[in-house]
Amino acid sequence: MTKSPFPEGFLWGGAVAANQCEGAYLEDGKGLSPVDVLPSVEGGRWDAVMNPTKALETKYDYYPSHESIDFYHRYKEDIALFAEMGFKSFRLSISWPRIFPNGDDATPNEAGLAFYDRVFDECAKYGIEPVVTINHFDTPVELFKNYGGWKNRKCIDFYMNFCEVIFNRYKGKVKYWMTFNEINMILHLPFFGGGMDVNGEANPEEAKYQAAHHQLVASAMATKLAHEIDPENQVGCMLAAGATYAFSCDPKDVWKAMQADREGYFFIDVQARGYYPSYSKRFFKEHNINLVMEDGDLDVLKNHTVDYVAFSYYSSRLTSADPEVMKETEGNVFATLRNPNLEASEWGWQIDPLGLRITMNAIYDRYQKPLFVVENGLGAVDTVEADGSINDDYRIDYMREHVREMGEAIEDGVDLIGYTPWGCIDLVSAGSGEMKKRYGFIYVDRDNEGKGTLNRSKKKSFDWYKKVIESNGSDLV
Ligand code: P53
Repeated sequence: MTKSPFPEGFLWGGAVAANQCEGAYLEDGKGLSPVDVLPSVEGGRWDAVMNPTKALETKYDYYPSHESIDFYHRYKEDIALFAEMGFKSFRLSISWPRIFPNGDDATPNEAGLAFYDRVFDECAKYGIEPVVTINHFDTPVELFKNYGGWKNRKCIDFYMNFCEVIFNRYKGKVKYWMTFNEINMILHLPFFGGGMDVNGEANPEEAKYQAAHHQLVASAMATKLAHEIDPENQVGCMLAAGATYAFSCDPKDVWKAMQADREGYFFIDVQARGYYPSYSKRFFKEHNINLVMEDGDLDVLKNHTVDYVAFSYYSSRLTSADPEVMKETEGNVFATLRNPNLEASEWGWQIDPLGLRITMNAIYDRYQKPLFVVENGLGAVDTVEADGSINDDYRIDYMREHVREMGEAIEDGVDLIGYTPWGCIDLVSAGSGEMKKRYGFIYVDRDNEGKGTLNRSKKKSFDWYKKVIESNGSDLV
C-alpha cells in the first residue's frame, strides 16, 4: 500500500438525481418533471426527448420514472447502505416540481420540503455531507407548457423563489450546492437542460443561448443569495466534461477540437471567471445570435462567481474537421468518433481513464478553483448469479483506473475536493430510460419494463469501494 495522494477529508461518496431515483411522481403534491412524460427506450425515448411538445400529447404504455427505484420511500435503507460503504458525501438533487408543482406557485409544497428534511437528517445521522444539485434536468413541466421554459426570462424569478426557499429551509443541513446539472447540456438536450422545445424556433441556436443566458444570470444570483443566507455555503457550477481530442495532427482537426471544448467551457468561463469569454462574440455573430440582456446582468455575473467547479466525466471525445469522417457520429449526444486506442462500453461510451487526468488538468489550469468530480462511472448490464452475487469486475476495473488517474491529477497539482460516482445505486438512465444500464455499487431488482421486487443487494464493487474509501484511495486492488 502506497501513501494516498488524496487529501484528508476528501469527499468520497456517490451521486443520484431526484428525477431518476425517487419515483412517487405525483405523491404528496408533486408536479411533473420532464422525465415523467417520457417513455422507455422501446417506447421511443430518444424521439420524445427531442420532441417534447409531441411527447406531452402522447400517451405511452410505460413511464420508467413514475416509480423508478422508489427512493422516495426507501431512502433510509439506501442511505444506510451508503453509510456502510463509508460515504463521506452524497450528491442528490431536490426535485423542483416537488417543491413548486407548477413552478410559479406562490407558496412551496410543505410535504415536499419535509421529505428532503428527512433525507438530510438521515445523512446527518451517519456524518454524510449532502451535495445538492438545485436543478438536475428538473424544470417543472408546467413551466414548459405555460412559459416555454428557460428561454423565458421569468424562469429566473421562479428559480430564485425555489432557491430562497431551500437555502433558508436547509440552512445548516446543506453546505455544498450546484446551481444547474451539466449546464452545457441545454445545447444538446434542451428539454432536460432548459425545459424547452426548440423545434419551432426560427433560430434554435439563439433560443438555446438566450435560455443559457437566463440560467447563467440565475446561477450568479443564486450564488449571491446562498452566500448571503449562510456564508458557509459553497456553490458550484457543473459541466458535462470530457476533453476533445483531434482526429489527426492536421491543424484543422486541432482547431476543431479546441472549438468543441469551448462549447462547454463557454458556460464555465462565465460562471467561474465572471464574464462572457472573448471568443463568444464572434460565435454569436456568425450564428446570428442576439442576446437580450437587462441592466445589471453583467454585474451580477461578474460579482458572484462560483466557489468550485464540478463536472461529470464519462469519456473523452474525438473530432475531425472533415465532414465525411464526422458522418460516423450521427445520433450521439456529443458528436464523437471512435477512438481506436480505447475500448467502449456496451452503450458505446469510450473508456478513457487518462482522459480524466487530462480533463482535470485542463479545467484546473483554466479556472484555478477547487474541482469536484460529481459524476463518473460505467453503465453496464449486470448478471445476478444463482447465489445472488453480482460480480461486476468490469465496473471495478473502470473505477480503479479512474480513481488512479484522479490521484495522478492531484499529484499534478490539481485541487480536488471530492468524488461522487454516478448512480451509486442503480437508477433509471437519463438518456435511454433503461434500468438495464446500471451504474451502481448497489443492485436494484427492477427491469426495463418495471418488473422486479425493488429489493436492494450489494454488488462485488460495493466491498471494493468500501475499501477504497477506508484507505482514502490508497488501496485500489
Ligand atoms: P445515462 C449524455 C451524455 C453525458 C451525460 O447518462 C449525460 C447524458 C444524458 O444521457 O447525462 C449525465 O443515464 C446526467 C445524468 C445521467 C448520466 O450522465 O444516459 O447528469 O443525469 O444519468 C448518465 O447513462
